[in-house]
This record gives sequence, C-alpha cells and structure tokens, in this order.
Amino acid sequence: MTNLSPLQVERLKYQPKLPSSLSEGINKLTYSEGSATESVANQAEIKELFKNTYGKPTVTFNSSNETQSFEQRNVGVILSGGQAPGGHNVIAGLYDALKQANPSNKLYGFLGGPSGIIEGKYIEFTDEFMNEYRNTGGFDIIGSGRTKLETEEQFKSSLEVCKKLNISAVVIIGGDDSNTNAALLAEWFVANNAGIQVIGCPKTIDGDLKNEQIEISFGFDTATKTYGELIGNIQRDANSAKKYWHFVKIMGRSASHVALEAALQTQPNITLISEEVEAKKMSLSSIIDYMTDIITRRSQNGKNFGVAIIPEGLIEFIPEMGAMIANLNDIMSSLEKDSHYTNAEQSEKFSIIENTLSSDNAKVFSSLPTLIKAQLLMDRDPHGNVQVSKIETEKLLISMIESRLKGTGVKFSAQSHFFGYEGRCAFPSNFDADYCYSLGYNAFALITFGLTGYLSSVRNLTEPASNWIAGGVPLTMMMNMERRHGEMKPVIKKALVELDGPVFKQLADNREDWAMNDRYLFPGAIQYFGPSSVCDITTRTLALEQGVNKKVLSATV
Ligand code: FBP
Repeated sequence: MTNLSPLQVERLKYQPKLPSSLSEGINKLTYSEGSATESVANQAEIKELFKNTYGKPTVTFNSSNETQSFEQRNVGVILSGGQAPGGHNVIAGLYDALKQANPSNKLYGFLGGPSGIIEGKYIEFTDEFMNEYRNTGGFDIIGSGRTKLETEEQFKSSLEVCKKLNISAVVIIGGDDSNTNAALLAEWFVANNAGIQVIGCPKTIDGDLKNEQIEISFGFDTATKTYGELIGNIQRDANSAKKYWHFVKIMGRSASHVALEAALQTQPNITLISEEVEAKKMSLSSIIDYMTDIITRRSQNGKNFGVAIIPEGLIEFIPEMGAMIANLNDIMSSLEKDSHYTNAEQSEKFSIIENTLSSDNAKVFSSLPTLIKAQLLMDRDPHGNVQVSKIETEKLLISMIESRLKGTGVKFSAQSHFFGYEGRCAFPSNFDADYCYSLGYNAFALITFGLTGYLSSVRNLTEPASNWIAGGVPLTMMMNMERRHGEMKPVIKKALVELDGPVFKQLADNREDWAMNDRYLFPGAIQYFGPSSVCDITTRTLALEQGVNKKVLSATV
C-alpha cells in the first residue's frame, strides 16, 4: 500500500467492536423468534405481492454454548444507492464472519451497484484486498449504483450469475429503495426455488430507514457530524465578519433528519424542517415571511448576519410545490418518451409542460425562476425520485428574500452553500465503524440460519457496543404502497421527522432564542482518538429518541 495519509494508517489498525452476543464467534450462536409481523400499511396488497416472504417473525441472536460447523458456501455483496460512511466496514464484518465460519467460503463483490449482479461484473475478496479498506469511508471498494431491480429479466440474469459463481446468499447494502430491491429479489428467488437467500443492511445518511428494530441507518452519525463541523465553521465566520447571511442546504432527500440533527449540533439562527412546512401547509410565500421576519428583527438589533439551514427535500414538502412536482412526475414519464418534447429547446419545453400540467400547477411552475424550472425538469433517478440535490432551493429562497426586502432598508447580503457530498464518504466515526462492522457480521449470522428477506438489525445503540442487540427484521414489515413513475408500487416506507417527537421538540423549544441570540455551537472535526466523551458520542437524534438526552446533551449546555 502506498500513498496513505497518517490518519489512514492509524484507522486501518482500528478493531471495530461487536455486540457480546456476536463476539463469541459466528459458530456460537442461537436465535429466538418474535411474533409474526405485518407490513406498516397496505397489508393485503403487500401480502399478495410477497406470498413467500410476508409475515415472518423478527429474530434476535444470543450466544450459545454449542459450537456449530458450516459447509463451504459462497456469498455475493452489493453496495447500492448513495454513499454512506461505513459501507466498507459492513463488507469487512461480513467477510470476517464468513471466513470464520469456514475459511474456504468465498465473498464476491458485485461491481457498480445492482447492475453488477445482472451483468455478472464482480471481484472475489481476499484478505489483502479487504485489509486495505477497513475503517475507511466511501464505496470505492466495489462501487455503487442506483439500478432498480424489478423486472423478470433482471431477476433471471441475477440467478444465472449467482449459479455460475455458486452463490447461495446475496447481501444488499442500501437505503429504502435498495432494500425494496432486496425484498423483491428475495421473494422472486423463493418463488422460483432458486435456493438463494437475500439479506439487506440499513444504509443511508438520510436517516429515514428506521423503526423500532432499526434505530438508525448507518452513515447518519458520520455525515451529520461532518456537516456539524462545517456549519460550526461557517457560524464562526459569520460571527467574525458580521456581514453575511449563510444559507446552507443540507442533504437528505425527503426527510429532514439530517438538517434537524445538524441544527441541534450547531444551534443556527433559522432551521426549516420540511415535515413542519407540510404539516402547517406553509406556502413558499409564508416561508419567506418567516425568514424575512427573523432577518429583519436581527437587523434591527444591528445583526446583519446569520446562518439558516434548509433541508434538501424542502421543495417537495411545500404544498403547492409538492402538488406541482407530483403532477410533473406523472406527465414527465410520458413526455420523456415523446421526441417532440425531448428535442425541444428549453423555453419550448417549459411551455409544453405548462400546457400539460393542471392549471393550478401550471401557475406554480410558471412563477418559478428559469434556473429552478430547468432543475425540476432534470432526469428522475431510476426509482422515479426528483433529484433534489440538483435543485438550488437555497438560491431560490435568497432571491425571493432579496425581492421581499427591497426598499425596506434591511441590509441582506447572502452566501449559499450545499453540504451533501462532503459528508457521504468521510472516515466513519467510531460509532459508524463499530455499527457497520456489526451489521455486516450479523448479516452473515442471518444467512447461517437460512433466513431470507430480512434486514440486518443491531439495536440498543446508545449503550456500549457490547450491550447492542443483534438480530433481523423482515423487509416486508417496513413496506407500503406508493406512487412511482405514475404507478402504485410496493416500497419501504420512509421514516419522516415526527413533529411530536423529542428531537423536533428540542428545536422547537429553542429556536426563537437561537434566532435572536447567537447560541452557536462549534462541534469541530470528528475525533477518532482521545477521550470517549468526545470520540464515542452518538447523535442527538439517537440519544433523544432513545431517551438518553441527559448524558449526550450535557456537553452542549
Ligand atoms: P440513498 O437514499 O441511496 O442513501 O441516497 C441518499 C442521498 O445521499 C440523498 O441524500 C441525496 O438526495 C441523493 O442521495 C443524491 O443522489 P446522487 O448520489 O445520485 O446524486
């Protein structure tokens, strides 16, 4: 290995921690079953679509006195969707468990996301190769992709590739869309007697793949701490120069968990939460009223500066925008196949869109600046999502506030930022390094017990790693029916910010104080070595949701 930074060298030596139920060894496990499960909604439709994998029980692992031995087997792994810190450690945990079970076992990595299994593009992991990636950020070990696995042809070619490599289990490391793929593939393999198990691992910096069994998806911890550091630095700058308002858009496609967590870590002057905007039916104009009021009141106190946090997915949660985008998504799926539209110039495209949208939605679309209109028309991702990371909501808000303040005498000079990609490939924090390694190790434990259509689950995460609880949760339990590409499809339901929950309450109780009095916090960079109170601290979100706020928040008071 050449060209390693000093931190890389030290991180490669870090030995991630496992829950004590798993740390006795992969051959020393037993498991207990919970009761049968139901999907979160649309039970009848989901049951019908997942005849073989619906309704299975949750499972929990415990260490056993008996030692099992395992036949040789081959496993495939896929990294799917957006990068999240710790993905390499999931593979490392999976690899170590698999080799511990039987040194002749093989792990194949499919290249470039789900398309790797369809096209038969893979590598075989070796000790030497795996060791280069332990505790590192990124998904570059095998690459990632967003191909949606849903057609009969895709399933058939995946089966052919697995048969060729003698693979009897596939682990899909992904977010809600990717684990929907995992559920579909698991069902298809059972229905076709393929003898191949499918296990998912909960990944996404967005933090929206969670429920009672999945306390948080991996990557959220590291990504939010990275954004916390950057926002803290911006706050110092704003408070030093006292001349700019910084509008910071924070990644997180739909849910505002990332923006909310970053706000609790840094205490900025304004934080918008998409779920609140939707619940209060706030129009774009009323959001501008809210922000302009704070900017004006601060200005009256001689403070022509501040920091505002804007969640990436905001635009879809503003009622008139959300309705227009839903209408746009439906019409785009047919317009994208129409050569008259695809060959048209931008201005002609806008008028085709305005003539095809309903009249209310056409009015909303036409009221937007050209830049935002063009960004709204960009390609959808393979799952039918608008690519909100490409929509510059922060600039839209700045320009609308500038117009609103014109002639009022309030000084408003703004800088815009988008913190997203900066946080997705950071070196995993100690928490994510341990959590990811445990998720991967645990995924192999699920495989050894013959389970399929399960998501690797490690919980009790605010406790030391030795007290974490390892097990599995059926993927169908998290599903409901949603409209995608103009059709109803089974998908894993996103967990949005709960407005009556303790995390949002922490913001709501403090935001007026933070708006007017500068209560900025400066979290600084993630620490990997040093006192546990700094290095092993979890997120406010996890701590508040698990009711251990005192321990974690004391550092901020
Ligand atoms: P996943 O849901 O796949 O984890 O991706 C999350 C995310 O980082 C979102 O926060 C963001 O909107 C999106 O990916 C960006 O996608 P891309 O990487 O394709 O630009």
